[in-house]
Amino acid sequence: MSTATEQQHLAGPLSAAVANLCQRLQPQVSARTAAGFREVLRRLSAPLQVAVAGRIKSGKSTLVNALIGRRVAPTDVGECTRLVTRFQYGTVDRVELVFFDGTKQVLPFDAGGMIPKDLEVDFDKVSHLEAYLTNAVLRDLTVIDTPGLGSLDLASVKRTEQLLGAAKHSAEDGEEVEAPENDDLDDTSRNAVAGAEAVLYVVTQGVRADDQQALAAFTAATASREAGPVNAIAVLNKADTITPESVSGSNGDVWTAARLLAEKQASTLKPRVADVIPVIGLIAESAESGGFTSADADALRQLSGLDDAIWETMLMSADIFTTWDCDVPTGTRVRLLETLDLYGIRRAVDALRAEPDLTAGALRRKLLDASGLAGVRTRLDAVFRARADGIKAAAALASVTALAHASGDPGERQRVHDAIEVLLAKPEAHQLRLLEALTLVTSGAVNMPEDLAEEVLRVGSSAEVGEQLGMKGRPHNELTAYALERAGWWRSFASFGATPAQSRVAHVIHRAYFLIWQQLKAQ
Ligand SMILES: Nc1nc2c(ncn2[C@@H]2O[C@H](COP(=O)(O)OP(=O)(O)O)[C@@H](O)[C@H]2O)c(=O)[nH]1
Ligand SMILES: [Mg+2]
Repeated sequence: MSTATEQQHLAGPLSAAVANLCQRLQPQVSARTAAGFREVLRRLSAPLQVAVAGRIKSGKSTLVNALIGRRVAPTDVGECTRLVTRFQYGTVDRVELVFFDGTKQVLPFDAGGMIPKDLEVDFDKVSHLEAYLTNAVLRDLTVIDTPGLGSLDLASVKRTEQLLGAAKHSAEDGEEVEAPENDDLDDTSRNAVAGAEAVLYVVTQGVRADDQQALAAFTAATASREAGPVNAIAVLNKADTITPESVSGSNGDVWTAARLLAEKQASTLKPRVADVIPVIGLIAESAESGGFTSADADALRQLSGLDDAIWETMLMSADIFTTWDCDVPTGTRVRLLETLDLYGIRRAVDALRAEPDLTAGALRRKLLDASGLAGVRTRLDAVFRARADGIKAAAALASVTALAHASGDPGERQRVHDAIEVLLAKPEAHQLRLLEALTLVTSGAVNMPEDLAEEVLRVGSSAEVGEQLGMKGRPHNELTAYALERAGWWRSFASFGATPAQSRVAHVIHRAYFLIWQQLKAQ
């Protein structure tokens, strides 16, 4: 049962409404379904669960470190890079190994404060890692690092797919549900409540066709909820490794090339993700996590004094950079490569040449700016944090529905169904209906002509009125008139032009425009 303190952790009114529904239904359902509802309630009062997914070596762990602001997730190779790790807020830094049998064991950090790369226990018995960190970023987001899809390592793929809810469950498989009170849950029900609520998808240059499949397979919270612009964003990582010459219109500039490429990928991945944002995870990690030191700054300062022709030659490749005869020790240069790679090194030296008195701290901030991390943070805030309430509530409702379906009791299913209908009919649940409509349309569950689907996407995936209307920056009276016109159009489409499924969506869009119009009129 939920207490007053638990209620305080709910993300907002929609989560509270779904939590209420679970509590009211609990006495009316089987013990097994009730256990599932308890798990749904627990998840509703936890921070939004964001999985970082993508191919192996796309830089997921590097980006996780950058976002948390601490080098804690092991990168590259090692056993622990093949495990799912959940980074959540805690009052004391601690890492726990969770075994398939439910037991846990504390795992000490290594000398550098990181999760060790390798384990001293039987790897095959480990389900996943739980990392509790004091970092403020984790207060309202739980970040889940995954080993990655598309690797040759089948076990890692399986662990990732399981977390994303894409895999069919079999009894021998491990669970993401860790609370002991779930012991009475069957596999289907566990699967319904496990998994992430939102996904940050990491791609690199050249999204492949099966990346889109992987994204399509992502289901938030239940097998019936697919990724869409409501709960998924993508980053184009390793922007520094893009050869601008390979992207027409880039004028030889890496960031212009990255932005153009990200736009192209956005149209490939649409409507699965809200956005594709270019970023250089490696530089972001080094600048944000203390990986970039004043010794590094000194070495870069020394390099900035080199003759131009020599410097350009050294930057031609990592090999030349490290083996060229030069006063900066080879070990230091290898380290610079590992922290910044050639592009970051070039940017840093350019900055030092322009401003020779730049302090190490100021240089670090310049590198952070060059990494594009701020753009990722802004989108995370706009897409995930600002809408955590709706995302969590929608995921919880999907879990509740799946639990009722799995019960096999038609009476129970009907009771749950009716309760959800009552909840959705309430005016204050409009936002939830809008998210649902958006998901139905973008996943193709409800077919819409392309222009209407675009419009649903626009209205549903922004919180800013100008953007919702597709009329950013236009005068107030134009916005008001347009909102009213579209409200009327969708109402008649709902009544006359649509299939029953389309009509349901159309009613929601009509209501959305009507509310926008009311809001504009009141201003
Ligand atoms: N040049 C460059 N290398 C990166 C970037 N992000 C990650 N890497 C490197 O890519 C390798 C794989 O990164 P990792 O985070 O372990 O990938 P994961 O398997 O997706 O978790 C590591 O050697 C990272 O240093 C980036 O933005 N630029
Ligand atoms: Mg990794």
